[in-house]
Amino acid sequence: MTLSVLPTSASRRAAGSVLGMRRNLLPLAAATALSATLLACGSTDEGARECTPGPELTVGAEDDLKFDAESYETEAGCIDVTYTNNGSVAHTLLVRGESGFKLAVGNTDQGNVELPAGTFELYCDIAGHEAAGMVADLVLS
Ligand SMILES: [Cu+2]
Repeated sequence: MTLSVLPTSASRRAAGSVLGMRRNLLPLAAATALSATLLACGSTDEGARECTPGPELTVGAEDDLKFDAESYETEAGCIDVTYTNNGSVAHTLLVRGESGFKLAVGNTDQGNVELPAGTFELYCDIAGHEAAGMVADLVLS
């Protein structure tokens, strides 16, 4: 009795773990295919890494050294960012930890940045602006 039950439960467990491994391999395969596509495009120009824009994000800069919101939300992916100046003081827009992305205004600027889901920090890198409050959250789902 015991002998006939044991092999059955053992093989069920084995089948389950194989399915689990397949599931874990899928995102890796997708990521590999994606990086191969990016390499094929051959774009290495810093600050102009091209991706096909999906989600949109609009951020405004105010003269009192603030963005026009404390938190912004959009979807993860290749984000089409529009940066507009609601005043007359020059500002920049960066994503903390993303060295290849920087917008500057002037009046308006536009660029793409590819980001995964998570919470990021937007800031202006002009001297004194971040310390004065020019920092905001970017929440990507
Ligand atoms: Cu600024």
